[in-house]
Amino acid sequence: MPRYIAITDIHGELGKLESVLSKIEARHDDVFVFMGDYIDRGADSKGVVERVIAQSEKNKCIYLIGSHEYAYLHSQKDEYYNFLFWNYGGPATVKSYGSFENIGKIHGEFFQNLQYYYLTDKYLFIHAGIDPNYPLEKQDEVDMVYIRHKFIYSKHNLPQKIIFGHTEFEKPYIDEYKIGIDLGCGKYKNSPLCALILDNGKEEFVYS
Ligand SMILES: [Mn+2]
Repeated sequence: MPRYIAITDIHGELGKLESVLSKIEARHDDVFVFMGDYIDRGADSKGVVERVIAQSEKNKCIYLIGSHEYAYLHSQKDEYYNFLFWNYGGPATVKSYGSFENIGKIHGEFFQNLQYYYLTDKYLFIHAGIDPNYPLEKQDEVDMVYIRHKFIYSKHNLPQKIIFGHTEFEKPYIDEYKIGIDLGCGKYKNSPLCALILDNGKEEFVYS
């Protein structure tokens, strides 16, 4: 079984991404699962997207959608998401790409092809979580990228442990059913980016 390496909520912090990647001694069969929120807030959203794409030259990479990519993708057809994009870090993304239009010109295909979740025998990787009242195939796309307390403070019935980001914790959130690894990278200057290495039932955290 390969190792799975989960990284989420990078938020334009290329330096922290490079730092955490340099501390992981990646093997050729490791599978990287990037769980969304590549952009917004930090200074180099474009560089972060380029770097996660570059990792696919060495490893199998899965790219999930986060709430910030969801807001970006819906910003031109929906006023609410337009507000979210421009008020929750979007200007930093626009600055890094040079213009709003450039985001789509340069990485439109990447953003359009992001997946909502990645499922293995033991794990479900997803940006925010699931509504615990519904099976996986009935999940609402907005919940999968935005849900917080209803997911975090409930049990769920999936056989897989859920690996999630989106909601920040001071240290990784761990219970019997789930692990949250967003520690506020991009939002707080001193918050590290955290990678979770899942190696045959063992869980190891690596910090930028
Ligand atoms: Mn986030």
